Amino acid sequence: MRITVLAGGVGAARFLRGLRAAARDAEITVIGNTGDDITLSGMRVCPDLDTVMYTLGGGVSEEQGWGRAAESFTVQQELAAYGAGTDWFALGDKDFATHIVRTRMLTAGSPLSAVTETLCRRWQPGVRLLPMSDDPVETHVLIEENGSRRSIHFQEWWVRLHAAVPALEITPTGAAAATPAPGVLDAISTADFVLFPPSNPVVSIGPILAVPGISEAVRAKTVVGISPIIGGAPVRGMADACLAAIGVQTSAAAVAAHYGSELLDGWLVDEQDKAAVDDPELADIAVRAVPLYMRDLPSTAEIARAALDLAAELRA
Ligand code: FO1
Repeated sequence: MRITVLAGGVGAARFLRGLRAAARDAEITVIGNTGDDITLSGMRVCPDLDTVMYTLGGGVSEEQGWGRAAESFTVQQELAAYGAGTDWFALGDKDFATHIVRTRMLTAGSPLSAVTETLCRRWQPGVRLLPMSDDPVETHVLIEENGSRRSIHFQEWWVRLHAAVPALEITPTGAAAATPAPGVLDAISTADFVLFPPSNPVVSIGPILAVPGISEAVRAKTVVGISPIIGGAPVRGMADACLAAIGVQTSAAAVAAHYGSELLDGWLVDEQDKAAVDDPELADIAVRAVPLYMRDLPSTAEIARAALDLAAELRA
């Protein structure tokens, strides 16, 4: 069985661990969001690719969900001593090795897809991890501060400002001019079905769908999504701040309606949101209510199994 997953963020990485456990003999391809990518101290950092790679490769900091376990920050402290570095974005010593290898390969002309393949050789995530594009895409956020508007990098908004300043616009800059990375369209077209994990629909799934060709390819497939919103709130992260920026309510039903039935065939909501099953706005989407909290591996595998069952039902 071939499954392709559009992924970004900690929720997606955790879901993938459950999917891998629930579908041991499946070929899983992950199309990772690169809109979160940022260059700091001359290093190219790819948070959503690294989060999948570290989580599935067994190196992630479990309490954070991103970055490496048992980290130290000597390099960052030394950078700060020079008045260099970025104090609001924690880059650990082990994590720096990933960014050094990646930046060296990019500088030598390797595309991001080749870099990701090389890094994954060490981590063996058990899935094929593809960046959505080899072209540069960076999500920027338009904010207004002291009466003037300015556009800042998503990471500055997310990490330094904790998304506390309203986002007037969120734009995956570069997406419109980007092309899908090698293997991306093929992974979608040859998949038995496509899954949208519990990722942030605006800044994680949105930029992937904004790369020309990808949403058209996804529309042609059976797609099952898992709601990142439970009981009117994001399970983690600040998707509510992102949804507000695009005028979408923070609810499981509103996110499904945002994706639309053109894209989404099935949608899993938590039992708290079972009203969405009969929501007339979702009449063309098969909505199922199941326990959606990913408490541990077994419960996450159960959610993945429910998604696989719904996809099989819809494909038939
Ligand atoms: N998130 C934070 O809230 N604070 C950080 O200092 C931080 C550093 C960081 C470094 C590397 C990396 O791969 C991810 C990092 N993240 C941090 C998480 C990151 O902002 C988010 O994971 C995604 O970009 C949004 O899903």
